Amino acid sequence: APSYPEYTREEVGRHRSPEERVWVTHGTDVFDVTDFVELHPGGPDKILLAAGGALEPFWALYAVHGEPHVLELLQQYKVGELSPDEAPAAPDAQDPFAGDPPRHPGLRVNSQKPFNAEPPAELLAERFLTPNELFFTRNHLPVPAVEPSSYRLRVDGPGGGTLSLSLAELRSRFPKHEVTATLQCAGNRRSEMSRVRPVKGLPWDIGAISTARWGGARLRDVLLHAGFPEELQGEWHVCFEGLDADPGGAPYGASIPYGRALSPAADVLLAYEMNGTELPRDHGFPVRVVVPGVVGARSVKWLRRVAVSPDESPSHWQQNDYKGFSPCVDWDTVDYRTAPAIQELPVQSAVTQPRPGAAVPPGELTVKGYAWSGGGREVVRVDVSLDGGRTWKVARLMGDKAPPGRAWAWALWELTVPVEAGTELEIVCKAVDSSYNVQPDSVAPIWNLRGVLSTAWHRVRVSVQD
Ligand code: HEM
Ligand SMILES: Nc1nc2c(c(=O)[nH]1)N[C@H]1C(S)=C(S)[C@@H](COP(=O)(O)O)O[C@H]1N2
Ligand SMILES: [Mo]
Repeated sequence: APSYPEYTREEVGRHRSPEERVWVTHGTDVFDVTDFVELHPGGPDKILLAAGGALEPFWALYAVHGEPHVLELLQQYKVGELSPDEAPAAPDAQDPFAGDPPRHPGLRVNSQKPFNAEPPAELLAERFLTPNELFFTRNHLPVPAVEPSSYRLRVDGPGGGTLSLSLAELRSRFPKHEVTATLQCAGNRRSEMSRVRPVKGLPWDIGAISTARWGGARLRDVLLHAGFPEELQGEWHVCFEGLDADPGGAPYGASIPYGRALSPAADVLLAYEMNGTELPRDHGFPVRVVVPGVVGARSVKWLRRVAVSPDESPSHWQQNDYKGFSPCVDWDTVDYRTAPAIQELPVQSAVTQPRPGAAVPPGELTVKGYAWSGGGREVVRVDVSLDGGRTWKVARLMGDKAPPGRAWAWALWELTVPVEAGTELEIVCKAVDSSYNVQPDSVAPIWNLRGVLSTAWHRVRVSVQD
């Protein structure tokens, strides 16, 4: 057998354009596919999305690649193998992010430190479950390094005692419960809001949303085990703390109302699995909260502590962030104390394909996208217009039927329409949820200084080629 040179993932990651050559990995093999890019039956753009990294998460979206002839073809381009004992990047004592995990270079990065990135928009709605490597990541701080054997989850009990659970105990003492749920950041689609007027925040496109099958213990079961009752009189909150802390030592934290935490129908999890594998480090290894139907900010990752309190979490991210305001509020007048924390999210949808500015061929055009609503409200309809909202068609919804009030996952949708050469299209989508909530038609009336809750009709301009 021929022997191949060894490369690190970092070296592979430097080959991302035809000028620098395009490298990809599959298993532990490295391929130079520069000469195949133009020959790819799925088009050159698609291969370039995976350039510099692993093919697997992308091929998970397109099953054709599972055929043996595809692997045979790939084999012709083999140039090397991944070093089995790749040294981690030289630790930099000055850089608190030096211990962050490696990421797929195909993600669209909004900030490197802390790491915030979204999957390429055109792939978002290709599959119901987002592959873990492509799931959007929203970190406020460096990723904690957790030794699973010494991990303990602390649950403050009602009588002043505390329950301390190892990972093995969390897995074995409580039934494993699985939920398919979409997580969406409050800042999803913020970049559309900043086009109206500048806002403070990461410039997310439409990809701060992803869907996974989560597995873990029900938060309800753990709280009951700790001695809490089914119901408490008055206002109570379940507060979460992460292992990630700011330089002043304050952990990332958030809270949800007690009733949601205890409700068997709310499906709140202490998750240790994501799409059938252990949680990846970026998504909260070894344990995170998953609060279905609620803004992503409450699904605290790297969970270290759960406590019940008459007050919401004192965390900055519960008190002074993730709240909505009127368009008339500016940084001089904003008062975070009086606005309620965002919990359940409003109805949302976006066109994932085609992308803005695309030149599409005449004939049949397939428009694809996602739609989702908070609070377990099912998406009952998605309307699509090709003429900026003058006329509408109803898209075909795909997805599993959820029990009433527990539609935690997005609906993917598509619509195929004839389009004429030489025309300009303004594709628009808007979703309706089971409460008949609808999206606002424009951004300006929902503009807010933090750029959250950006749910206006999504508009995508494309031209049909001659
Ligand atoms: C070097 C890497 C790749 C190789 C060797 C490869 C190879 C192929 C081959 C041989 C086909 C035709 C399969 C058939 O019809 O039998 C194909 C189709 C396709 N590939 Fe790839 N591919 C690669 C990377 C990718 C990536 C990264 C993506 C997505 C991000 C992608 C998306 C597609 C799509 C959308 C099709 C068309 C599927 C259809 O028409 O039904 N490919 N690819
Ligand atoms: N401990 C901790 N938990 C966290 C965060 C964080 O920075 N630290 N970010 C929150 C925010 S704002 C969102 S949108 C989700 C994102 O989850 P993901 O990175 O798995 O997509 O995690 C939430 N949980
Ligand atoms: Mo978020």
